[in-house]
Amino acid sequence: MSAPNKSYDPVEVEALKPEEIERMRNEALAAFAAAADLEALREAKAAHMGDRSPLALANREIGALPPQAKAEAGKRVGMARGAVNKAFAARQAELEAERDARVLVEEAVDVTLPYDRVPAGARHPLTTFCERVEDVFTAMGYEVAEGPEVEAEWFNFDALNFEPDHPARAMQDTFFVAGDKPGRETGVVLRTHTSPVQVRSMLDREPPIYVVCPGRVYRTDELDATHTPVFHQVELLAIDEGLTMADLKGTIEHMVRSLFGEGLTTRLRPNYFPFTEPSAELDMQCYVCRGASVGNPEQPCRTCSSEGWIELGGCGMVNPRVLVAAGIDPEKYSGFAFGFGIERMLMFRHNVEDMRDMVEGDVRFTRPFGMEI
Ligand code: FA5
Repeated sequence: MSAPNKSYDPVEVEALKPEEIERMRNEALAAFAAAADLEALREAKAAHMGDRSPLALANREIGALPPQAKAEAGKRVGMARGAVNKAFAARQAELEAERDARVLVEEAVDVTLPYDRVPAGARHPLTTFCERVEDVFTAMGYEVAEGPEVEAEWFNFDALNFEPDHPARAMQDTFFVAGDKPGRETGVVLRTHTSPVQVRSMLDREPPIYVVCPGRVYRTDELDATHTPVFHQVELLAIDEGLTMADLKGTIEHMVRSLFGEGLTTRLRPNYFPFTEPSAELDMQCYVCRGASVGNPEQPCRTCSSEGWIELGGCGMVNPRVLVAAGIDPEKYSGFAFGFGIERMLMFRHNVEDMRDMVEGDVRFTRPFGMEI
């Protein structure tokens, strides 16, 4: 076996000469500094730190050196590679920071810019709720009937058995469009309720008649938390042989259960309407406390003010005089009618405290009701 090459001089290996190592190191550092972006830096890394880079090739030469020369050459190459690694990491951090800053600027969203999408509108809860009520009745075989909002005084009052001097006809209750002598059957009014659609439906159809009549009505009421001069009612009319108050109560109870929940009951309180006889106010059991709040201060109910009942609207058996006015034989047919206000119903259904929110058209009120169609 031959002896180690004691006379071997590492300086003789071109790639390991100090000035050569220095040059490789400086070239790498210059390439990193010149890399304008992370992609260029990646290429510079492959060229100056990869397996075929000058420093990596020089490193391989060390293995062939005699032991005493290895340490010095190894230290030289190691220091150069360390410096190159450090320079690379520093430049990489610099370029990454630059990129992040640029992305922040380029992809920034200016929240003050004008909104460029057309917002999808929602239908007003008054409309969608009216439609729900219609659905309950059409499912029972009722037909939807409509009438004009500008109505003949005859349909709005006379045919419904309002006396010529009934206070409801007075200017302070009714908007007169034409005819300034209320009570002469010749005037034209903005209808004050949906009941004139009862008469129109009876004139248009032969019994049996089952109609549900939603619509806008007008009264000279001031706009306040519980009144509006323009509001909505839904009228119900059934004309058939042998109908009684029991049919009326059963029908409304079905509506209440469909809209507010199973098991709820209703009650009738005597009242007066010229067009129904007997007449009643119809209350439904409070759907929130179901009566549990009555006389129970521990458990107050906001919806029914702890009364256990909520007033729904007016109802009764159609007055035979109205049947006659509409050409229907009261000996053969009887009927029931029911009318209620949609705004008031929506108020207690959704705990709306002020009716003005409902009628002023602010989308912030309608939006929470969602896109019900
Ligand atoms: C009537 O209008 C009768 N036509 C109802 C009727 C129909 C009775 C069929 C018998 C048979 P009333 O005036 O009580 O009744 O009004 C009915 C409902 O309209 C009230 O219960 C209330 O919910 C609503 N209402 C009345 N005035 C206003 C108003 N200014 N703003 C909002 N809702 C109102």
